[in-house]
Amino acid sequence: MDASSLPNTGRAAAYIALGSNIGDRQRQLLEAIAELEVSPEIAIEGISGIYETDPVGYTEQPAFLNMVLAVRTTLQPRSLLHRLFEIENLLGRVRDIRFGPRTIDLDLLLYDNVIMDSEELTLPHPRMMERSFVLVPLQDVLEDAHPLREQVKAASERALSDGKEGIALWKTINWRSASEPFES
Ligand code: PH2
Ligand code: MG
Ligand code: MG
Repeated sequence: MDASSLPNTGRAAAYIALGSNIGDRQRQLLEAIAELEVSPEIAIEGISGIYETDPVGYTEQPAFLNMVLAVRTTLQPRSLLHRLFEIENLLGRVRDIRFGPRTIDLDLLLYDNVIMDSEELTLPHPRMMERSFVLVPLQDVLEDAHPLREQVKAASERALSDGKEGIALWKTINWRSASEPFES
């Protein structure tokens, strides 16, 4: 049975940030989406626009493409995180410089209203509220009733309007099924 045919009960709403700044950035994002789509315990519910963003933190590196996915999952937070690591490895991610260039980065931002702080995983993601490259795409897919809705909306509007954050919509992806994404 695939996750999209499971009833909503027992399924958590999670948000995943994707980033890439080396190689064929768009292809790597789409491959990561396709891998998530074929995971039986994960159903993709929303795909943000793809944004091109100036690097933050370690600035001597190429521009990123960033996006955010809304998913439903039957996996517990740690299992979902491990699935994200598996996909990063599958797509050839090599961990080198912290905050440095990467073929693909998959970060778990939010998992229902879970608050946790373990060595492996902190929820909500500890840096998400200060990162426009996360907040702007998150604004595209965050559910209306979410407790962070107003905060995310305000921060993302600010980031897009002053233009200083170096974030621009790059492309929007239409999808029937992310296993066969097509461009608009
Ligand atoms: N990720 C980082 C560090 N800096 N900058 C942008 N623009 N986008 C990212 O995804 C990003 C970054 C570490 O994960
Ligand atoms: Mg990251
Ligand atoms: Mg990461």
